[in-house]
Amino acid sequence: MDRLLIVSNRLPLTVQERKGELHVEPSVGGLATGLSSWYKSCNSMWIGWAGITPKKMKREKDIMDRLLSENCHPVSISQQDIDAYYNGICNRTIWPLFHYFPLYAQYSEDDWQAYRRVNTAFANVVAGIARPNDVIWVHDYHLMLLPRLLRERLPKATVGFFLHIPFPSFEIFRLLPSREEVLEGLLGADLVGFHTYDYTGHFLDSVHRLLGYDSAMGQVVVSGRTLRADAFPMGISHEHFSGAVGDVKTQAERRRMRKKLGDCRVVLSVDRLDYTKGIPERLEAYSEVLSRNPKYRGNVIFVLLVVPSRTRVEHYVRLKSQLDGLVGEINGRHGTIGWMPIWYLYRSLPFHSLTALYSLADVALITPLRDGMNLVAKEYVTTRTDGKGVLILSETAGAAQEMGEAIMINASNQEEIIRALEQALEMPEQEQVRRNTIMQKRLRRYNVVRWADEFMDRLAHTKKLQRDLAEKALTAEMQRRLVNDFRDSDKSLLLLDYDGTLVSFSPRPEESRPGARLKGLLKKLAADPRNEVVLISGRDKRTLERRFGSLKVALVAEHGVWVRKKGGQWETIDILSGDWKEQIHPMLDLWVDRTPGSFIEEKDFSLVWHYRKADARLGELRARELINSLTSAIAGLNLQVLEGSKVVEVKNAGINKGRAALQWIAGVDWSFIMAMGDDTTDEDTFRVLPATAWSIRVGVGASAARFNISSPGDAISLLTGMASGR
Ligand code: GDG
Repeated sequence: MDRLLIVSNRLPLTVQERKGELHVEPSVGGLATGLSSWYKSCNSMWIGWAGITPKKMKREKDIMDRLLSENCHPVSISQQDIDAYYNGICNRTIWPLFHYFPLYAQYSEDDWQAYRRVNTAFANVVAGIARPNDVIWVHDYHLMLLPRLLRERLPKATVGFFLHIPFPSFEIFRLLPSREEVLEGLLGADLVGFHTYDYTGHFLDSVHRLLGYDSAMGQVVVSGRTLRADAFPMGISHEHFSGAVGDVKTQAERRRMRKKLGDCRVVLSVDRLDYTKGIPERLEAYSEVLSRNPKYRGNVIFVLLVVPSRTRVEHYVRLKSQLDGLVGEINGRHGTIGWMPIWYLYRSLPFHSLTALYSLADVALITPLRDGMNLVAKEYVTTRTDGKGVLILSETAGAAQEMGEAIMINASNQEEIIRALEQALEMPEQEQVRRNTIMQKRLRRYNVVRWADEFMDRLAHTKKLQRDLAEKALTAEMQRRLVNDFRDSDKSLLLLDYDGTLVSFSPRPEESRPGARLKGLLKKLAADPRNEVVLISGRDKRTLERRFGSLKVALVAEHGVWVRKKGGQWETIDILSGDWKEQIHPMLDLWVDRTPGSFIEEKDFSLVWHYRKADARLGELRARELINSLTSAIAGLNLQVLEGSKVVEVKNAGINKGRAALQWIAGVDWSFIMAMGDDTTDEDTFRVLPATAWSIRVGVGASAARFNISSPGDAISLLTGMASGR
């Protein structure tokens, strides 16, 4: 890797104007804090907005020099565009929608144009800086169009994207007016990362439903390029927080705070001011705990640290006054002359004050209604190096998936928060240490550097996969050689699969009919006495007969159950029985009932469950369940379960396309053999071919075939080239 270019809305350094003077300060936020030391260590550059307008920046050359000396490259954005892009689309549209607050989401076409403009400005800056071997890592919801814009400018670039907020379920995402553009934007990346598998699944589901791209094991093929979506839960800088406890400044701050707090126990929460964080709900629960438990009055204090944020967006302004009122009311209701139940800090604290608070807090009450990850939960547990303290965490924070030892709550259920607070305040120290030790071990191992390294490894791996597939690609040069070999041959065997190879898939199998061009092509190839054309399919024999019976081709139906040699009759290669179908059919019926859109196809000696039309995720899940159930159901029945492209098929054991293909291959001296196929059932054909044969897999994926082409369209072009001019 040459260099790493990190691209995010904000740089890790922010330029702020105070009393007419510009100052450079570290940006607050998980990404900036977590990656600031890592990115310096790996020859990288950070590209982003510096927080002020280009005009002001130009005035102060030394500010620009300072940023560049820290490897920060600012992107110029006009004030007007910042308002429309940042306060508009980012914070009024995407943020509420992706956090499941659709009623808060507003959309304006003008703002969307600004979002496009800003993403384009970023693309131009990055494209101007990037060198051929650089790795570009784009971050977050502000820049979701950027991967595609970069792909257009730098087709070969290595581009990763990470989303720090949740990716919502399809039912929510579909509400976004420019949803297709967002998905296409993200698919420009080679690797799209999320905090959790749920978010990854939601993304792939939307890609399937809105753009029609299937995925397998997180891989999607877009215009012949394979990309991946995967989960990478972000960690924190472990040493930064665990080391802070011994820091002199933190210790002094801790002593100062302890003096003010007296013997009171501390419940702490730390958030940006945001309606997604569930702050009013948690205050009300705390108030109720005080009402129900007089013993806590006077000896528990809730330190509520709220960092000002998005003060120009109306929902934030409203929330601020709601909080002010609520804190006043609770303090008024429960407080006494010497005791205030809530310490309300509405500002950002310096790092040593934050870590002093973490190390003091007996309970961290982290109850977002939705949160991509929530690093505060991880920071708190890491900072409590003595192992004490209790974390209460809502299950709708991404962090919940890795912090199962916390007290887990549903943030919308006040009673659960109340009970969790009571449990936390009563938890024996031994139990606190037991829970925290497990989480601390995990947080130490999976820290922010590991997160970044794993993302980079996976990105490199995806690029390697693309290269491997490209190496197998049937290039124009190889195609010429294939066609020449074929033309020189006086005894050629063509083994051709049908669905997915010569025609694209349709939702219903009966709709995939061969067009006049394909039929003409097969007719021409088959009419030449030097050729033997075998259509080797999973289809039933009646369908093959109807579609190709008039041509001089050989037919193999049901993956080799039936064979019809050129000019001959249908024959089975074994004595087969279909009696077992009575037993298996009811099982498949059950799966049809449980999976809307799926259906059963019955062939002479096999039963097929099709799920191409079903919801993609449900289909995959049900297919796995069906395979498991079938595997035990067929024990002792001499049957096999085959998995094809969106189908699960049960048939007699020992039958496969490879075995059928051997009937042509064995004992004949062919001077040219070609086989084409697209799914796992065709792999059996590829495996029985001699090493010199032209084996071609249609579509991307691991295969025993020597070559790869993208689509049925390419297969037809190849056959056309072979058929012409011989
Ligand atoms: C996005 C996602 C995801 C907070 N108050 C102070 C302060 N902080 C620091 C904390 C922590 C960070 O801000 C907030 O953590 P979040 O996890 O909420 O991160 P964000 O960057 O705001 O949000 C979120 C995250 O990205 C990472 O992917 O977890 O779900 O919304 O690091 O320590 N720092 C200082 N003073 C404060 O008063 N110094």
